[in-house]
Amino acid sequence: MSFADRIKALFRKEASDEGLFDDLADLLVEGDLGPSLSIAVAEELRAACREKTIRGDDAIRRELKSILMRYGRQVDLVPIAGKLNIFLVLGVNGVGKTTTCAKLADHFRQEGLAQGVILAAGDTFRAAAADQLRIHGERLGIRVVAQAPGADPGAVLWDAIDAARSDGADLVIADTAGRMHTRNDLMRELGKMDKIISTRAEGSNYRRLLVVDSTTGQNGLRQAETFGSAVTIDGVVLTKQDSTAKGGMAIALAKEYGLPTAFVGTGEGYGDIAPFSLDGFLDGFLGL
Ligand SMILES: Nc1nc2c(ncn2[C@@H]2O[C@H](COP(=O)(O)OP(=O)(O)OP(=O)(O)O)[C@@H](O)[C@H]2O)c(=O)[nH]1
Ligand SMILES: [Mg+2]
Repeated sequence: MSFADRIKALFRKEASDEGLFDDLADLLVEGDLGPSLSIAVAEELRAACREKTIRGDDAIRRELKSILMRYGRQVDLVPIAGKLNIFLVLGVNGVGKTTTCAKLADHFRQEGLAQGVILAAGDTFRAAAADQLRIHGERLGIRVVAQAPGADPGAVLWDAIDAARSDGADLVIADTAGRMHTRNDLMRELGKMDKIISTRAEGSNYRRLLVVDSTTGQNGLRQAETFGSAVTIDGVVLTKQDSTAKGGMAIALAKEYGLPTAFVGTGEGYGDIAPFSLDGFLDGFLGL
């Protein structure tokens, strides 16, 4: 049963029952909102229903949506015309970074938001990583800038920025190695790479995207906290939204760390990415 169906069933069954709001808190925890936010939201809804005498399951779900709208955040992350744009794609192992780089390159080109795109193989840690990006580049007809495995990722980024300037490309999308948020040395290395890009790309629109796998639940919050303490995160990409029946992570990330969600990944194909709409997301989440 989808999360929306469970929410619907909950309100339909017990619309007059006081236990409803406790059950709602439990359900929101399962939906990945995190315990403290789930309890707070359920209490707010309880108070709102009493004060405004809201009745009927549709009206209650709409009230719940308006509460969640206040906690969630979205951001429009698009290349700025006339500037060099650098999007650095970060996250722990296996969340979908490399796929997201290719999807974003294709998306921005299709939407006419980038004139020339370069993919930078900033994952120099895994031997096959640059090849994986090259394959995407070949399929999409997009230039990939890479160096030998083991190279300094900062140097790859430096090269890619130079290549963009000489090709007249206006967007560099940079893949990075999946790093454990629990490894201090890897997180320090990330801070170093970030400084190199900031220096080299002065005057450009430099954005850092954190990729979070929607199916990992509350672990995603810890990832956001650690990455956010190493670099400034401009937006989240929530991947694998197609593989989860919950997906409230976007709300929890906004509430806990002020992180806005920029994109949602919904499959393995290039077209399976879309800008995040909080309003549209909540309609799906709550079955409105
Ligand atoms: N269902 C689904 N699968 C996805 C999505 N995004 C990525 N994947 C799959 O997740 C797997 C890992 O994707 P990668 O892009 O290689 O992940 P990564 O973060 O680059 O992995 P590392 O480089 O090993 O850290 C692949 O099989 C992708 O096809 C998504 O939105 N939905
Ligand atoms: Mg990768």
